[in-house]
Amino acid sequence: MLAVGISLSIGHAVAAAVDSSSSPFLAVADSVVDHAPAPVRELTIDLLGTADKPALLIGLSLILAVAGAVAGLLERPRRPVGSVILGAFGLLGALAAVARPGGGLIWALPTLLGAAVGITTLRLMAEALLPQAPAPTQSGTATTHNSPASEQTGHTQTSPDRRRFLVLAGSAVTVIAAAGTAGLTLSRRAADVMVERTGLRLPGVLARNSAPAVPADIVPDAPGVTPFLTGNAEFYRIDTALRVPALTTGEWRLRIHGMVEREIELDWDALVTREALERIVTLTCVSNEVGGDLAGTAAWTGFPIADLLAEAGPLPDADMLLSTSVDGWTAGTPLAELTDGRDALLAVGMNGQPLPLEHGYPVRQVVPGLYGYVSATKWVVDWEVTRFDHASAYWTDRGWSERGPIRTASRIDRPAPLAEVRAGLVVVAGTSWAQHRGITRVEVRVDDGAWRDARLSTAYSADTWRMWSFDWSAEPGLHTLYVRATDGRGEVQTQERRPPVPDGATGWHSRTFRVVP
Ligand SMILES: Nc1nc2c(c(=O)[nH]1)N[C@H]1C(S)=C(S)[C@@H](COP(=O)(O)O)O[C@H]1N2
Ligand SMILES: [Mo]
Repeated sequence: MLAVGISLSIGHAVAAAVDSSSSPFLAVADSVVDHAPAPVRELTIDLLGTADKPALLIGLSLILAVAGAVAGLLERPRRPVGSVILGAFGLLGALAAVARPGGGLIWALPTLLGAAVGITTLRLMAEALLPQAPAPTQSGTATTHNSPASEQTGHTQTSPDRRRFLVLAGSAVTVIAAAGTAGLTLSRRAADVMVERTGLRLPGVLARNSAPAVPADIVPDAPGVTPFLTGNAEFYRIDTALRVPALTTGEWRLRIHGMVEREIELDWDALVTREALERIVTLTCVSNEVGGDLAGTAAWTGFPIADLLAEAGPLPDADMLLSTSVDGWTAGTPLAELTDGRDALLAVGMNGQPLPLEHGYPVRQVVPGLYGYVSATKWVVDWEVTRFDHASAYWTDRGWSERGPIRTASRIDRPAPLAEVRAGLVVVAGTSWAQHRGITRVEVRVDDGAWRDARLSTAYSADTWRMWSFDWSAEPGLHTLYVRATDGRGEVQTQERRPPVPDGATGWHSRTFRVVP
């Protein structure tokens, strides 16, 4: 296990010099995320939620620890079987690193160096535990004198050299600590980017470009309702990144190319000297289950995507914008939706702050009406104007739908699940969304009674969720409440239960309460 530890810590330290994504441990974990079969992914997300990444890292550590233990046990009796096992893991790690987006042959170096040191450690330590051949002169002396002391000496000489083993183990621990510290210190980039973010000034927004004020009656007047604006710290986070990409504004570039009249490369200064807008938009994840909380609303500061595209001049037969993040994730967004006048933004600010690192610092996309997986690329660095029949993106390659318009959804937020409900007047409240179509009606049904209109709070815009409340005269017993919404096109939310795959869940949300007298 120490040999494995030494391989990983040295690999991680060397990776800090090559590229932190070439670290053996992270490269393997990243590949697992990208190549896990869809059912396995869904199961782990169901079971673990956003703890799926720590769980993956812990699981990998356990597998590696077991592999190290097995290699150690086998190396002594069946040399070099243990070394071969470590070598095989090293080779796998090296291949995973080379295959990462942005990776090259050099990305194998950290793993291979780490594995070489690990194998050497394993061999030396296993050797120390092999029975030592007695030295001829000393054993001769021992036989002649036949004293208890010399007998002991003879015994020590034919048994494993525990002292040497312990010295080697101690050195291994020291090396792991030193290489680990070096690796972490060298990979402090994320810390540096956080410092930059703290001092960053967002571009100013002229009064005529700022988001309309949020009316006071945007949420029902009842305790425990979902706030209209979601705080940055509370905003749901979904992405495939094990480590949040660390990109400074100085390093950031956006290359616009492909089926365009003119290629363009933008840097941070060229972007933020444009006229910025602020818009309030609700984002939703396609993986959201009926009643789930993978949705949030923020005020985004940014620049119209349509204007930037127009500068490059998309060719008439192009129909897709393939956007790529600095860590190689991609989304394919219909050009039609990006240029139809909706507030599709290349965003740099979230609720008046620079984007938090995990929400795409320094630059991301926000497109009203489309699920995040086809539109909301964080840490975006590349735009290729192309066609749906030429290109595909990260999640569409994994069985999700090519197009991702957001489906109408409604959620009962209060009373909370398992809350004790007292008979009498109970204010039920919730959230409904159908971004870019808007919500025009919400109805609630108690058990198998008739649908009744909920009280709609003021609508902010068609691009944001809408809050509602419903006065329920609750009678003692077990009751189930259902909710459904109607969108701006007059379409009533369907009862048909469908899972998130491949283009968003459908069905009515319901909650069952025990009402006490
Ligand atoms: N680079 C990158 N951008 C990404 C993703 C990702 O995995 N990588 N996930 C997308 C998905 S599926 C969603 S729902 C939104 C979520 O944005 P948020 O984490 O800021 O809420 O980001 C999108 N942008
Ligand atoms: Mo998503």
